[in-house]
Amino acid sequence: MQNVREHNMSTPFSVNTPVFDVDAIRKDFPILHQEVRGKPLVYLDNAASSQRPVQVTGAIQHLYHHDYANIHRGVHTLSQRTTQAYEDARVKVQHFINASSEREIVFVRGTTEAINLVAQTFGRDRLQAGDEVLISHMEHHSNIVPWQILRDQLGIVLKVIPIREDGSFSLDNFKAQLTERTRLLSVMHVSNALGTVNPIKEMTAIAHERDIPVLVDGAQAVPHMPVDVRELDCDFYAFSAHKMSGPSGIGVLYGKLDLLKQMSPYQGGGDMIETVTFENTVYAEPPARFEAGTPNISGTIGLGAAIDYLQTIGMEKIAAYENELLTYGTEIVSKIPGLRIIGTAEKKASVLSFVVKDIHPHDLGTILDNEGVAIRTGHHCAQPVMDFFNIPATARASFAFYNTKEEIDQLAAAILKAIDIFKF
Ligand code: C6P
Repeated sequence: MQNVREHNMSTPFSVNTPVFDVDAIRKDFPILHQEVRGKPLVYLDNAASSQRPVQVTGAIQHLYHHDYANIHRGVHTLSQRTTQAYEDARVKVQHFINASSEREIVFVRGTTEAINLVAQTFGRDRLQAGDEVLISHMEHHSNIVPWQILRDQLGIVLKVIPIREDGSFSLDNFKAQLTERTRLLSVMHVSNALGTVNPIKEMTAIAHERDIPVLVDGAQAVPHMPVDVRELDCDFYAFSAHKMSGPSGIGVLYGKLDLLKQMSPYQGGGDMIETVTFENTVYAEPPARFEAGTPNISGTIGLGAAIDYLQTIGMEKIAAYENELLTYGTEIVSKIPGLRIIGTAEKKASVLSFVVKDIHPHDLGTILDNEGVAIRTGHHCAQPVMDFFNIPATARASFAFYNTKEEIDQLAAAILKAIDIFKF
């Protein structure tokens, strides 16, 4: 079978040259080659979850067919092989996001669990009543609700940085919210509802001038652009494998090692301890301290394979190609009468959210599905963003590196068909 690796060996990939061969890339994704409701599938729901290449499913199958055993527990060969593969995946993540050490990489269920972990360990350890946690108006519910839970537990104050009309982040608004009681900034890198790319490096620099630690929700950034946590200088960074062609139920919390070392455990159980007696337990050092119980072994190894795959293509090339798709998609759908794009910030990544006059997004989603086009409709787990724009929901097309301009044409044609059905 032809795959990305073979392509990369002869000539480096380059956008706008035949070498970034999206047709060849698509061959690695069997799921894309099917008809839905009698039409060729156009999968544009990548922000919800992207699809996996055979290299990832193959790595998981290989594990179960040849090596599988529990990790960190056995002296036998299978356990050692699987432990090695699991820890190799940690090193792959480390290099992928340029962390200083593999000990800064904690495997969790996903972005949601990573943020809850920080709230319930770092947050509970350090915050007291009256302390302020700062988030932005564009956050996903997973970066709102964990802080509300902490607010109910500790009496902290949750403050919200207002966004601009175009859905962009304002550094001035951010600075205006900083007070003597600000103890943590927790913000998203890329908005799932709007596509806005936020100025994380600048925000982190401003926060650190006041010794305020920074947590970044990178769920929609890591799949679409190179991310360097040392360059961003954030203290924590969270992301999910299933949005970057890896398995579901596995994700990463990056944390600076000196902070992780100071944090209490999240859950108690096997593998997170040095010694246990009925009187006392000595916890393991990070990252084991935060990985209680048998982890998602196959998911972690699948994540490692997804990273290999993405790196073979190259994150810069993925970012450039997806940017081309977004620019093309924006141009095409902007011409559709009655369609309004929600989120028009200058810097955006891979997300095209829109409403079409008089058609509820759910109706639009159903008509598009009849045309084989998969998009997400709804509030995208970002209800405050919908409130900001005074709308109940949007239709959202979200792109991955295996999408094509032809698919965007199919999206536009399907929207026009919906408009025709509603006849306005
Ligand atoms: N957004 C979307 O359709 P989990 O579910 O833990 O893997 O990721 C949560 C999450 C956190 N932050 C951002 C910015 C996200 O986009 C998501 C997941 C999906 O937009 C499902 S709601």
